[in-house]
Amino acid sequence: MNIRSFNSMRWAFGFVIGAASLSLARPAFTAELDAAAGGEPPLFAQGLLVKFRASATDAELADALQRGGLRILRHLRSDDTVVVASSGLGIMRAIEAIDRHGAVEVVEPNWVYQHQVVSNDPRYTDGSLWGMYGDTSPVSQNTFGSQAAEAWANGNTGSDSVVIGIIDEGVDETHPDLVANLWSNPGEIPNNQIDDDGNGFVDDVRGWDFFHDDASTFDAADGDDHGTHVAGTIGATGGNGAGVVGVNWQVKMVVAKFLGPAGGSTADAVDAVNYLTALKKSGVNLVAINNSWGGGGYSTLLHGAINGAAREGILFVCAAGNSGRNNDRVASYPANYNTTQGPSPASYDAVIAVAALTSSGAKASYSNYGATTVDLGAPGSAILSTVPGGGYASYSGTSMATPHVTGGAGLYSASHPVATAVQIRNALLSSVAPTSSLTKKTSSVATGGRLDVSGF
Ligand SMILES: [Ca+2]
Ligand SMILES: [Ca+2]
Ligand SMILES: [Ca+2]
Ligand SMILES: [Ca+2]
Repeated sequence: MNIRSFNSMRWAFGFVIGAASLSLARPAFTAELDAAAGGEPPLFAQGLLVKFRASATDAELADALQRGGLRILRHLRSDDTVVVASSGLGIMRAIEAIDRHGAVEVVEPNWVYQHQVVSNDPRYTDGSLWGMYGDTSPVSQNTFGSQAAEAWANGNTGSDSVVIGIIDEGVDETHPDLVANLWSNPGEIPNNQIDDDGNGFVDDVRGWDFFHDDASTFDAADGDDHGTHVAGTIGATGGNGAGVVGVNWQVKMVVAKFLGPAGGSTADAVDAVNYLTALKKSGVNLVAINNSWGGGGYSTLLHGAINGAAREGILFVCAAGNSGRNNDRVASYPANYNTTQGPSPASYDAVIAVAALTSSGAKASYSNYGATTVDLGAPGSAILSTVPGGGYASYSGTSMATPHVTGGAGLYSASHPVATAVQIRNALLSSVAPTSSLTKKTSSVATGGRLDVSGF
């Protein structure tokens, strides 16, 4: 089956295509799966993802669709052989029906993910950027901070030539502490309804919104506060006499929005990863992707997409999760993916999983951990950062710890411009400070380690 015949096939059968916006947030389409037994948090999925074999005939394809009771809703933007489908059989029965079908390469739930924030402290706590402090940093100190302020004092405040990807909600591009540090696609003329750089995305100036499938990477109606907060920790503008500062005073952040108000799906996550990987292939100096989200089960297709990013030299920094669990026992995705395994693996593990610390060095009670599957801790509780409308707010979660580490990857790349992904990963994990609350809870050193970028 090639793409052309598949397309003609789907038209011949009258399938509904291009209904992405209709496929989301429909209660009847979203099913709670019982895959997580034993009191674990429930897993949710929005239909199925099906990847058809390139060799499948039209007759085999029709048979698979019939046996699975499948109704194709749309194709992935990044892979036309993968479809999002609903099934009258229900998700798990449909998977059983076609799992071994000759036309089907992969069939899996289209998992629903949530961001990994746990609380929203409405108090405006100006100046409480403990996550940026070090034990000898100027003005303010906190031993358990990322020590970024010590790197700044040594002359490294980041670089405009370093690009960081954010897969999350949207990011408020009008925020005065962010606008200077958001990526702008040099090959794309804004708002002319033309895909000037020919990458398949019309007017993708700041990135792309895979949730709505449009070019606006901030939607006030969706909130988009979580993504805006994450961006501020990676790279709110430093030295502008206003608001907060990120780990990087200057950097370029590209937005791949896939979380909507009710979460995001595997389908959109795969497209987001593949979009950023394609940017790297086209020459953008994309060093790392921040992933402050999770909640679904294992996905072969997402694992393959992350492996593709890893092969292009992109680190994939992930929140460990907020259910207080041991990820060595119950996997939390995407944090538990390992890019030396799965489809077309890379030669190194690009995934870095991050636990959250409080300002007194305790492992946050909500933070997942794992002596082999979680790499390091970072400041995660009571983190002040940017929110839409030009404001600031304090949030807590492994969502907030993760961008400290992603920001650290950017900071290291700024001072080591030719460093490979493996070298940046090693720098992050070999420089950690031993932390008693993380003993046997993270893998980075025997005693458990927390982020320390003071030497970057
Ligand atoms: Ca484009
Ligand atoms: Ca354009
Ligand atoms: Ca949008
Ligand atoms: Ca600022």
